[in-house]
Amino acid sequence: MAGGQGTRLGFAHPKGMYDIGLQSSKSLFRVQAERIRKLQELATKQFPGKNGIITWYIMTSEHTMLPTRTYFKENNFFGLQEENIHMFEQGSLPCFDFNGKILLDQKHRIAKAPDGNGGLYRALRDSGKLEDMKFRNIKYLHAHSVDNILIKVADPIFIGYCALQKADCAAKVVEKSHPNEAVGVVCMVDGKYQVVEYSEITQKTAEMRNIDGRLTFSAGNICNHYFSAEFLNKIGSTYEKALKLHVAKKKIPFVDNAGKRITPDKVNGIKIEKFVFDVFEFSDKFLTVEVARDVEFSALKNADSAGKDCASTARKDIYNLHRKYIENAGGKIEGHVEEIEISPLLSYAGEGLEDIVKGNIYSCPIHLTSS
Ligand code: UD2
Repeated sequence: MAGGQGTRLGFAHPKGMYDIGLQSSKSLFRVQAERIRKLQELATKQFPGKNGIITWYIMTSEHTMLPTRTYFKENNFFGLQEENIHMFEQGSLPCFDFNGKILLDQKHRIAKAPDGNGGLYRALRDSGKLEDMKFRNIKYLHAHSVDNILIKVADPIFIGYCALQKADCAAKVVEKSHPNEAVGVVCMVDGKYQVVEYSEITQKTAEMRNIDGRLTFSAGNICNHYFSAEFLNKIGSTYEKALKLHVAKKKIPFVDNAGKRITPDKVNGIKIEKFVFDVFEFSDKFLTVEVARDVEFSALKNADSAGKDCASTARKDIYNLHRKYIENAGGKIEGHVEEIEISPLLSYAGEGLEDIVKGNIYSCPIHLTSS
C-alpha cells in the first residue's frame, strides 16, 4: 500500500522513494524489492526445479503513480522481473469543508484525496488484479504499508501459518507501547473482529488496563495483513460496497470565493477514507499473530524533528536488529553500536550468516553485502 500522501513526513515524492540514511542509501522500495529477491532465491533453493516467483502488487494513487513507475524503471526494477511487478491506482474522493460543501482545489477542479488504504479492494478489482491473481494461480497474499523499514515482505512463516490454519484474513500485531501510540487496536466489537483506529478510540478506552497493569486493548495493529485470494474476491464482489467511511479532519488547500488559492495553517476540512482493516468483520476465519516489535515494526511517519517514527528511529531499529543477527550467528561487535547494515540480498531475516560472521570481531560501522 503506497498510495498515501505522506504529509506528516514532508517528502515531496512517494514515500517508498525515501532514503532513511542507511550506509547503502537504499530507499524503502529498494529494501523491499531486495527482500523479495532474496526470498525468491531461498524458495528456489528449497524447492529445486520450481520457479520461486513472488508477484508484487503496488497500490499507488493519483499523485504517486507516475513518479513510482518512473522510479522503478530508472532503477531497473531493482533486479526483479518487470512482469512480476504490477502497479495499480486507487480511487479518490472529494474533500469537504465543515459545512459539507465540496472544496475547490483550483477554480476548475474540485479538491480530492485518495480514498484511504481501504481503497485497495475496489482498486484490485477494477484494475483487473484479481483476475491477474487467478491467471497466476496466486492463492495467498501479504499486504503491508510502504513505510515499515523492518517489513518482512511476503513473510513465508506468516503466510504459511495462515494458510495451514485455513485463515481467510489475518493481522500481525505488536503489544501497544502506551495508550496514545498511533496504532489501531485489534479487538472484538459486538461479536465481530475489528480494528478501532487510534484516531477514533476514546482516551478512556485506550487507557483501560488489566489487573496486571497491561493495556486491556493491547493488540496494536501494524498495517501488516494476510489475505487468501478467495477472500479478496469475496470482498471485491460482495462486501466492498459495505466498507465504512471514516472522517479525517485535515488542512486542505482550497480556492476561496474570491478565486484565491489558500493553503490553510489549521484544520479546515474533511477527507473521507476507507480503512484496509474494515474487512476483518467479513472474515470467516480471522487470525492475529503477535510479533516482536524490535524484529518487525518500525514505521516512518514523521520528520526527524518529531523524535519518533522518523528516519533516525528507523535507522536505529535496523542497527539493533542487524546487531542481533550478527551476534546470533556467532559474530561479536566491539564498542559503540551504530551503523550496522546487512544487505537483504545477503540475508532475508538473519539466516545464512554463520559462515560469514562466526568467530569474527567487528567494530562499527559494519556493512555486510552479498558480494
Ligand atoms: C496505519 C494503520 C494503523 C497502524 C499504523 C502503523 C490503517 C487505516 N491504519 O495508520 O492502525 O497500523 O498504520 O504504522 O491502516 N495508504 C494508501 N492509500 C491511502 C492512505 C494510505 O495506500 O489513501 C497507505 C500508506 O501509503 C501507508 C499505509 O497505507 O503505506 C498506512 O497509511 P498511513 O501512514 O496514513 O496510516 P497511519 O499511520 O495513520
